[in-house]
Amino acid sequence: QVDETYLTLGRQILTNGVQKGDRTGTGTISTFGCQLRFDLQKEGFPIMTTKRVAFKLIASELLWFLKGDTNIRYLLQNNNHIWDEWGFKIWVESDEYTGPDMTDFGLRCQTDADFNRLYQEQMKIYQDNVLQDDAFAKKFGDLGNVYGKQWRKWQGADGQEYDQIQYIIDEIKRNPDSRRLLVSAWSASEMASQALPPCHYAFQFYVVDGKLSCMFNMRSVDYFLGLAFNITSYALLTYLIAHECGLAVGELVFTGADVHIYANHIEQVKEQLSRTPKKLPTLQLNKEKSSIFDFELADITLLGYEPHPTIKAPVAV
Ligand code: UFP
Repeated sequence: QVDETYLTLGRQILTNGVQKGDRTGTGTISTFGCQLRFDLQKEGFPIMTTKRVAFKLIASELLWFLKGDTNIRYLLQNNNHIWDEWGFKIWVESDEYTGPDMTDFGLRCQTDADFNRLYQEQMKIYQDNVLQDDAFAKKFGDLGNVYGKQWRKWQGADGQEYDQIQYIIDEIKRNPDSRRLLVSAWSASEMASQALPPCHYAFQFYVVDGKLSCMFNMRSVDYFLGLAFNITSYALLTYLIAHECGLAVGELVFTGADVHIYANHIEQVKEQLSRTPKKLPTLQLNKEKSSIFDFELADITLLGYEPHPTIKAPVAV
């Protein structure tokens, strides 16, 4: 079961992990190199039941990637705020920002209540502007070379754009034995212009006995907030690609490098470890639509998801 596999890893990090500093200044307990496997056919849809995970956010983010969109306006329109801080950072670090100093806002808003109020005000202004002002959205809402761009509009050295998702869909249909069913989001030449170089930087599909399996690779894994999301996101992607290619689902395999628990997530992890897993929900995709590029949020339904309550934790930015 997804909870048990995931929680076993959490226990291992708490027991064997080492204290390690990180870019955000939060501090982590970290381990290096890990693999988890989930049988999509036997187990039901993999989403945490020991805490509520916001499935709608996962689905709208994935649809955003699949559209090749990199502007957070689409996410804001869908009430999805998971990328807000990254766009906000572009704005407050620009010459056009004239509000109060927002240096290290991610860390300061957790420890300083007065600062947090100022931050919330500026964030609201930022969100309203992205939603209402086209020019502002173009300048400060676009995260640049993030997943949507890399997946659908990879910039080749020859100046052409490459649609990696269309390629693997076509290839799975015509040559399912291929060992090249791989999508890469990692681009050495573009790191400097990326708000966040890809965490889940590559994934690969595998077809056997009419079942589609997927392995996704991550260089850096926020165990509590990131991984719980990423597992469900790649499970949904596997279901979507299988749907379009007329295949059943097989296994989902996660491979992670620096897998860490942030110092300010430890109590939350312990709380989750104390909970008993519940029955997994099932996923329903709209059978009327064959192309996943036509999918909207309403075409994706999760049935019977009755998890333990949410456990809140601060995002390290
Ligand atoms: N992170 C995830 N999953 C994601 C994502 C980010 O775990 O899908 F976008 C976490 C990993 C890390 C931080 O804690 O975000 C990125 O920081 P860095 O670039 O320093 O690794």
